Parts: sequence; C-alpha cells; structure tokens
Amino acid sequence: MPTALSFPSSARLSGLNSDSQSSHITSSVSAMAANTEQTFIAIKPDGVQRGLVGEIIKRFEQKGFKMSGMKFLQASEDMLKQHYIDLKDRPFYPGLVKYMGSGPVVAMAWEGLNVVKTGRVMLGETNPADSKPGTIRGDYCVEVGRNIIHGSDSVESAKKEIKLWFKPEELVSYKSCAKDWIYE
Ligand code: DAT
Ligand code: MG
Repeated sequence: MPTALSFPSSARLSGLNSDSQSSHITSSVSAMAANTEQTFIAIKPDGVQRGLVGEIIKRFEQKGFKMSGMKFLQASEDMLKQHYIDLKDRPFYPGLVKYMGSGPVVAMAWEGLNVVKTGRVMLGETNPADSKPGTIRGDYCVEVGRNIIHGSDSVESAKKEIKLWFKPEELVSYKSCAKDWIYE
C-alpha cells in the first residue's frame, strides 16, 4: 500500500504553495483509493493456444494498469462452474465450462483507476461480432463461444472472482515506478 511518505514528493514536483499543496494532497488521497480498484482478467484456453497471451498482457501494461497477480493453470470443473455460477441456467453453460477447462488459462488481477469498467471497454462486447476494431475481442476473435478473454463486469464480481482464483498471498502489493507518471 502507498504510504503518506509518497505525498511530499508529488507535491514538490508540482511546485505548489502550501494551501494548494494540502488540496493536492487531499485529492491525491481520494485518487489513491480509486487507483487501487482491481479487476479479474483471464485469457481463455483459445487465447492461450492462439499465442495471444503476450499481446493481451501488453495492452493492459501499456494502458497504465498494474498487474497484481498472475498464474497459468488448467482450471478444475468445480472452479469454472463456480466462476460462471450466475449463468448456470443458460443453455450454453455446460459448453462454456467445458471450453474453459479444455486447456490452460492465464488468470490475472489488474489494478488501477476504473480498471473494471475500462477493462471491459478494452475487451469489447461479449459477442466478437459486436466488438469494435481496436478492442481485444474486436481484433482477435469471431465467435461468442471462443471469445478469448474474460473480464469482471463490476467491482463486486471482481472481488468475488479474485477471491475464487487467488489466495491472498498470491496477490502482490508494490509501488509501480511509473505510478507518478500515470496519475497526477
Ligand atoms: P462476458 O464474458 O462478456 O462477461 P457473459 O458473462 O454474459 O459475457 O457470458 C460469459 C461467457 O459465456 C461469454 O464470454 C461467452 C459465453 N456466452 C455468453 N453468451 C453466449 C451465447 N449466447 N452463446 C454462447 N456462449 C455465450
Ligand atoms: Mg461476464
């Protein structure tokens, strides 16, 4: 977690007087809390098999989000059923669970300001056919049942999903050296 020790350096950098320094510090405090929002992103088995792991990670890195956790695994059926539990009554649920377990996935936690919502924008629509070019699904896939990537749809589901996929000690808390160049 960032500490109060990091405030003076950013205030000094901006060369502000003491009044505006304190409002700068106040806004830094609220921005800091928002900057720690996390989302769960998973590169699905087709994304892994098609060699898109590096490309997908690159997009999140280059955007300015911070990786807080990553692992490569073939998920169990139980875990995938749980992950997609809200869709259990949908006709595609069994096929979805089977596809997600058909090979290894890359499970990741990414952190940053509005990362849940922005992450969804970066993914594109659920159906690649509706996804704009420039989005991950818009650029790299064709069918809804092979849409290469998962991203949490709300802060609440992100919390649940990160808890399901990661043990607390698998998430790493650190300060990115780029932080003060990404956030004002
Ligand atoms: P998203 O992954 O965009 O959050 P979702 O949570 O509604 O979408 O569905 C989870 C996954 O289930 C989705 O990525 C692909 C699959 N899926 C959704 N709708 C489907 C459909 N109509 N037919 C086949 N698979 C579908
Ligand atoms: Mg979803």
